[in-house]
Amino acid sequence: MNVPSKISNGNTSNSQPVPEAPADGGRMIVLTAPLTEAIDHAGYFIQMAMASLPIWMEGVINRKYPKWREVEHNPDGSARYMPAGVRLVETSLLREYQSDDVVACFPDDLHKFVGPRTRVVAVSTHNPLGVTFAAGVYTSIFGSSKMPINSHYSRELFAKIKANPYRDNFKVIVGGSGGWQIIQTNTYEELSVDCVVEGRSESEDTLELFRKAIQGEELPRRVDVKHPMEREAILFPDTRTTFGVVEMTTGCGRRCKFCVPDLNPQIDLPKEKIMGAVRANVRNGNKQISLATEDMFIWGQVHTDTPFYFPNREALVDLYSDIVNTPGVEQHVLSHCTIAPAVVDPLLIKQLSDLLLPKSPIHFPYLSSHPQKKALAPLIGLETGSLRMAKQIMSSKGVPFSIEDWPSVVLEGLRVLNENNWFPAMTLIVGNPGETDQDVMETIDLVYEIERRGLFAFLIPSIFTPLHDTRMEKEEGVTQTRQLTPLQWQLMMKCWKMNLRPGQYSWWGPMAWRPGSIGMWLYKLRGLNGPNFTWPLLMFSGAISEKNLQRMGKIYRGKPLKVKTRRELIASLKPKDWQYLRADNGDMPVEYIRPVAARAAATL
Ligand code: B12
Ligand code: SF4
Repeated sequence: MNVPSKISNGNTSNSQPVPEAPADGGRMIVLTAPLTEAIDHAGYFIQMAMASLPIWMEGVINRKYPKWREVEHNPDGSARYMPAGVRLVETSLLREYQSDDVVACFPDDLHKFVGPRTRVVAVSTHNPLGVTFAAGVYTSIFGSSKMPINSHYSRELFAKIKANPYRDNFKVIVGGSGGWQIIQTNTYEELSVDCVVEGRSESEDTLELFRKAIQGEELPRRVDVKHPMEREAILFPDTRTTFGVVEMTTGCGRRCKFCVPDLNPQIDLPKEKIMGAVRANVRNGNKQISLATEDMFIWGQVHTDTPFYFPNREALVDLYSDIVNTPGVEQHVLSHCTIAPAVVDPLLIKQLSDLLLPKSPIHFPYLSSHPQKKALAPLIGLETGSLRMAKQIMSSKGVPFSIEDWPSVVLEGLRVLNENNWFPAMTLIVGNPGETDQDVMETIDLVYEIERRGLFAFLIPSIFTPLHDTRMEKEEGVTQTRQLTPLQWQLMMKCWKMNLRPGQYSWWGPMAWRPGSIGMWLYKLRGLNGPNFTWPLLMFSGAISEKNLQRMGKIYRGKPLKVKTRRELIASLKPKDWQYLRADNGDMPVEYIRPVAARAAATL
């Protein structure tokens, strides 16, 4: 494509050595993402750790994964893999531009593709400034409240773009689930960003924005683009994505007030397109696949005659079976789901385990009953054990069960999951707006009940973050770790203490937390996190037993909960929902079985 002519200003005042201009003048549109969001070896956990550990702890990552910076390239120097977001932008643009005009590359290779011909550098980012939940809080606990590793590398990427000698010739457009962080912190100038796009790249509005940028027109600071409403309008890349991420659904439907993805329309994507993207990943050298979803269990049950919260067992088993049996797929990792479906259909969980465990790269030697100690670890929201809070912020989280039964749904769901070697990572929100000590105590009760029953989930507490555009956007909870109450600290540290029970996984946790915790507290954390942190930290370190701390009045050790069994939960459903239950799971209400049996007898 012919680019409107423009002369590079060369910007030679920059003290950095000016890289040689690409021989072909560069690509018109260059796509990239922070290195720490693009790497795809070592599994999900490395990226999650880099979102949470402060930059001064980078050595821990370097020691564990000395080769984490080594990425793979295509013969032309472009990136062999990129986050799914980048790939979607690329696919969207290729509807209008030639492949010679568009390239996706790693940050270190920008100088090979950004030249006098470049008109747009587009960045896709997940979490550039680390201001989202579970990121800020951990860097803060580790002694620095600002710079998670991922944020450091994101800033490094923006600095590279800012210092590029052709910077005056091109516009910088940012998109992805973390774009809002730039809007909210107003860091456009600092990061040298012209425009942040909120929404999907498939949108005609996004293409229009790129057209404007290529013509050299001024761009608005922020553009909100429409989400496609039809499943056919969602594109699938024909290239390799980081971690083999392939989209499975958009939206969710449970309507939690704090949630961003739920604002998108509830769509389950066509199987043939999912499979096409799986095969494209394999073709391009990927051995791992992960389906991106907010709740895998809604797939196959969106806009059918059955409510979406009664999973479509056959459809799910068929989809996952085809994925793991695709030649070349050696590993499969689950992303997000909800817990109520495990109570609704335990046999589905069993059937999925039989299919997925052999290809899971996750091993929990002390927990798993699988012969090779394999496990599945999806991310599930627990959020709170307080009924008052749950009703307020997530009244449909447990449907078809009443939110009044939330603790029972969590415990029963976790029992079913654990029995089938699913050990989920469960998020908890600490410091919800209006959260009282009573609310925190109820969450602590639930956490102790998990422990008492010998159940396991990797509990990830994070401080409430009012996410952009959600129905809680304007609300304020706790904004700094110093504001956390002793009970809130205790909840956080109890979760981590349980996560690090001897021998359980998390390579960086025990190393970073247990032995060093008291030393770190003396050195830095006392000042940063305030006095409310002291006793919970001592509880965490094990220096004083929980019994003694309780006797001293320093901690609250949760009280036993009276919870419903699966049979009681099923019996509590509305009679109109009984028709959607699967009898092979047992526990069917007698009132339902009798008439069905009578009808069956009558036909004999
Ligand atoms: C897979 C996934 C992961 C994986 C892999 C991420 C990766 N690098 O590929 C792992 C497990 C590592 C991960 C980690 C984290 N994640 Co994550 N993750 C997801 C998930 C499930 C799918 C992401 C995805 O690839 N979607 C598919 C692609 C196509 O969507 P997309 O990136 O949004 O791209 C679309 C648009 O945004 C837009 N777009 C994207 N880029 C650009 C660029 C331009 C220029 C334009 C115009 C448009 C555009 O177009 C695309 C569609 O056409 C989402 C939930 C979701 N459904 O999106 C959460 C999600 C994005 N993650 C989230 C979070 C919080 C995290 C962590 C911070 C969690 C933590 N504390 O550890 C870390 C951060 C990691 C990091 N490196 O910093 C949140 C983000 C919340 C927010 N809005 O800030 C989400 C929304 C989950 C949630 N329910 O809240 N994550
Ligand atoms: S269940 Fe999860 S994805 Fe669904 S609305 Fe609630 S927080 Fe969002």
